[in-house]
Amino acid sequence: MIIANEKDKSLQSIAEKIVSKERISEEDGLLLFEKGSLSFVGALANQVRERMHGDVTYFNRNFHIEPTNVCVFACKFCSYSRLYAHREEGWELTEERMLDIVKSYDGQPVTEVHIVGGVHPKMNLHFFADLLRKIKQHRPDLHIKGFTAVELDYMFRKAKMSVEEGMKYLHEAGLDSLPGGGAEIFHPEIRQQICDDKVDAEGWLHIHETAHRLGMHTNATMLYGHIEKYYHRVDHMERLRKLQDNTGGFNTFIPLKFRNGDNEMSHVKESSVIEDMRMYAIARLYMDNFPHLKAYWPMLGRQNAQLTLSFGVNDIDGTIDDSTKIYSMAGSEEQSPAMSTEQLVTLIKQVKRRPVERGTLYNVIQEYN
Ligand code: V47
Ligand code: SF4
Repeated sequence: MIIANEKDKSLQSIAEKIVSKERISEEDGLLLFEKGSLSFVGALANQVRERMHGDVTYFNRNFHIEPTNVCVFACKFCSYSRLYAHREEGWELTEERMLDIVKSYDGQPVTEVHIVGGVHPKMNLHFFADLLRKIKQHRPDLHIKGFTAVELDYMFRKAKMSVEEGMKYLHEAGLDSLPGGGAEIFHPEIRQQICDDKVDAEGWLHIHETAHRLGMHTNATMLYGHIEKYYHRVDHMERLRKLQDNTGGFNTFIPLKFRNGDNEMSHVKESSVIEDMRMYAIARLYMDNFPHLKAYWPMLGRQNAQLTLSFGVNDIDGTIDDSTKIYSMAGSEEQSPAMSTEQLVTLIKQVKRRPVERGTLYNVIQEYN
């Protein structure tokens, strides 16, 4: 048994807490990062995962629309964006083009469109509200998960609307839920160094809290494995865990591995696979009030995503259909990320987990026994 094998008393007491479903503290979280071996945190995380979800591993059928990669911000880790002054090097999709993308999935059993992109100074709140209305007119059952808190913060401020007014407006236009992007690392010691001009931690959390209060669900990410220290990761997870205690509106936590291809942080070494698996495991142990932990396969690669299923992860996102460029431009091995449902099902079954196709809100669409 894990507890008996662990000689370190402090680690042993953390294991006891986890086995007895007691919450671990910030100090415990830090200790796990500093001292917890892969096998120790992995075995515990797998216990928690199996307690919560058994063998079930969720995926969905989705596609992305990336309206533009032109962005007013200049995050140092971003390989994808182009400044407005260089917009001829990037792309700006018209409303018509985006609706054509939606129509190209007519008759296909996708359940979700994920809309996310750069923060374009000329694509405003009304432009996006109109797009949402037209998508819903065309395909009312398609769940629209869209816009990071960074995009929303900029849109609302430009439209001179409060977060609550802006969120209600977009929700009424058809926005169903928010993705988890833009969170990066909340702690100002790091945020100021990697993305100092976009919405800060308090602003990000306020936007998600407002969405939750309006009955919308959202996700949360953390960009790890660059210049942050372990205590920054714990601080990030603690802020999210606190908000979740208050609202219960988060569905999924998604640790995002920093990729160093072609950006201003290319000199920073990427984390090892062992460190990635430890990150997922500790996230499962710490985020006790987040129902789901997701590994985003276009960024990790298929094999590593498969491995995470033994380290606390119970969701590997979706089919994606080669419709995102964020990670291929940052150096991921997945240059054209697309998997058929059969491929996703096989990937999950190969490691003896049970695939379940879900909707965005984890409603079961199909079980594969
Ligand atoms: O916020 C940008 C990240 C995020 C890099 O909610 C990078 O279901 C690694 O949030 N290396 C956007 N990461 C994507 C995102 C997301 C993806 C999939 C599912 C969901 C969901 C959300 O991508 C950004 C940033 O943290 N990112 N550049 C990079 N070089
Ligand atoms: Fe813009 Fe997002 Fe890239 Fe930052 S991460 S530069 S906000 S597209």
